[in-house]
Amino acid sequence: MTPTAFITGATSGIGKATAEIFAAHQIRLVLCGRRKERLLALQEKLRTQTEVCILNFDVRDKAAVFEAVASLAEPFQNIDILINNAGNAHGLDSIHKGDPQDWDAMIDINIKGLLYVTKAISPQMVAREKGHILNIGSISAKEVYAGGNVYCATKHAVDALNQGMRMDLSKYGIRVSAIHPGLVNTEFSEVRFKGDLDRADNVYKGFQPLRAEHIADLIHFVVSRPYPINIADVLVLPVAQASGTQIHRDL
Ligand code: NDP
Ligand code: 8X3
Repeated sequence: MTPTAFITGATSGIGKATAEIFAAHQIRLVLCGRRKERLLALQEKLRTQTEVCILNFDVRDKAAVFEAVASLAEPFQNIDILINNAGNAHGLDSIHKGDPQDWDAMIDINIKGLLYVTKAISPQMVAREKGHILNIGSISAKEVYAGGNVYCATKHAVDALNQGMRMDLSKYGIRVSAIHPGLVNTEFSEVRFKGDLDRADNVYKGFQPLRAEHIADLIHFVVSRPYPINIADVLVLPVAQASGTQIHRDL
């Protein structure tokens, strides 16, 4: 039977690359994000390979999340694979200089948004005793770096939620996994530095960062293992990155 995957943050970076590799493996897709024109373009591109439905909502909007999931019609209703990917960093300031609006955004998107989507989808997985939830954490879920304070806290929360979800859901045959990437060259830094492209480019200078396709390939590997394998937790780094703070740059 064709599995159905629900991917949050499918309009760019890791989520978009995951949609592309899933489509190539004929996985039916529900693609989510705020930028509707991007969702439409991706749907148009992938519909020759698989069935694609788009849902245009902000994960911060609790009512919109539940409404969007409830609006799914056959054959998209039963979600087999949930990729909790939507997320971003906002700012890189010391705690005393941080902007509370940035903190709210990160907590609301990276933690509360992930929870709303999980709450909207997991009950039907429990009812069917079937499903896989894959949470995108970060090396920042395992380590903290200067200026990363709130972003790192949100990703530590994702790590905790990943473990908690697994404890709650494994008895129903549901797999729960996390992938924690190091530096991946996506729109992530552009968002973190609020459109300052020079500052964003500097993050990836002097070494080879990971690409979104590398993480997407790993996501596909994790969700395609045969039962009873559950790859619970993966830390994946570019070779030049030894830790959250140690990156070997050839500048
Ligand atoms: P991108 O900025 O390229 O993608 C972020 C995605 O999240 C976009 O599709 C965006 O869609 C979506 N998103 C952001 N805010 C919201 C929102 N409020 N509601 C709905 N969707 C939202 O970054 P990445 O692909 O790199 O990031 C994906 C995940 O990977 C994030 O959780 C990030 O923290 C994590 N990560 C990234 C790393 C990196 O170095 N790039 C490393 C480790 C982890 P739209 O704006 O259209 O809503
Ligand atoms: C994204 C990677 O190092 O910018 O989670 O936090 S990092």
